[in-house]
Amino acid sequence: MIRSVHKLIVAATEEQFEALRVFFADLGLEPAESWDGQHSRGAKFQAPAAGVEVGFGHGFPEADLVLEVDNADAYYSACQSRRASIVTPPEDTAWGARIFTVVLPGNAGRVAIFSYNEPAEPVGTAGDLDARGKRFGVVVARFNAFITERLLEGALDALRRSGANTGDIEVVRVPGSFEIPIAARTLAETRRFHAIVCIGCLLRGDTAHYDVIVNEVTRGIGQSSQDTGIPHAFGVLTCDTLDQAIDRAGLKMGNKGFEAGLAAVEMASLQKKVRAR
Ligand code: DLZ
Repeated sequence: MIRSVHKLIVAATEEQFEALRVFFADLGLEPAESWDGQHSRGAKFQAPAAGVEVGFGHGFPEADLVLEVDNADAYYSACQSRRASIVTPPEDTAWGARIFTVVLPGNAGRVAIFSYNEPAEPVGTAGDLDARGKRFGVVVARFNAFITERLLEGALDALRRSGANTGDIEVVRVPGSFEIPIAARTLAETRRFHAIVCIGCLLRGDTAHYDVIVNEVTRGIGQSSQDTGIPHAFGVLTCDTLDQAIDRAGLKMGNKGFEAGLAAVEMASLQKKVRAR
């Protein structure tokens, strides 16, 4: 199974490597895998969609790489202000787009940047439930495992049904819900995950200072999400009784783990779409 398609540009010098890296980062491509080895360095960037285009006939840009953006003129201004070497300024094409070409740092090739001309209308964006190619961290509290293992099953089901690969899901277990925020933050800070799913079960009857713990766990998960910028889905049940928790872990009230899994997929997708804009 093919996992990705990417254009390889090998820089002649460290300076050019750095200039190319900054160029693509500045364009707004999402940083992906990078490495710094004994014999080589590398930095990958990714876009919401990538692939191979085969063409025939006239009207194609003369470029080694083609980027479709939402507004070519805005990207042109950005390239100008960064003193990129422009080959052709923006022009309208016969195929309903606006396009310009720019030289890559160190003369490493040409990039054509275009956007389709669309009627002006308000931009409405929503995430979708496509988890293909995305990575998820799942933090599960062992306390009340009878409930949390069912929530976990629900969350994994949601991720896999949305297209996530099993190998792209990392499950981390912690003693109780109180420990979820720190584990979630540790995972998020690795920047390896597009979203984190937090799963626990706090029962009022069994838990001293229940309200304090609930507040702390909720605040900690929210804070980790905001501080790291990685979406965290809240799959922590806060119930008065065990019966209520059972209802929410796969019985009358559905499976809140499944819902949290879907929320993680949607938020990961939304974030990618908004950034792409
Ligand atoms: C100690 C405790 C109690 C009494 N109740 C719960 C609970 O209902 N749900 C839960 O996830 N964890 C509980 N814990 C464990 C704490 O979250 C925490 O793991 C321990 O206090 C150790 O820090």
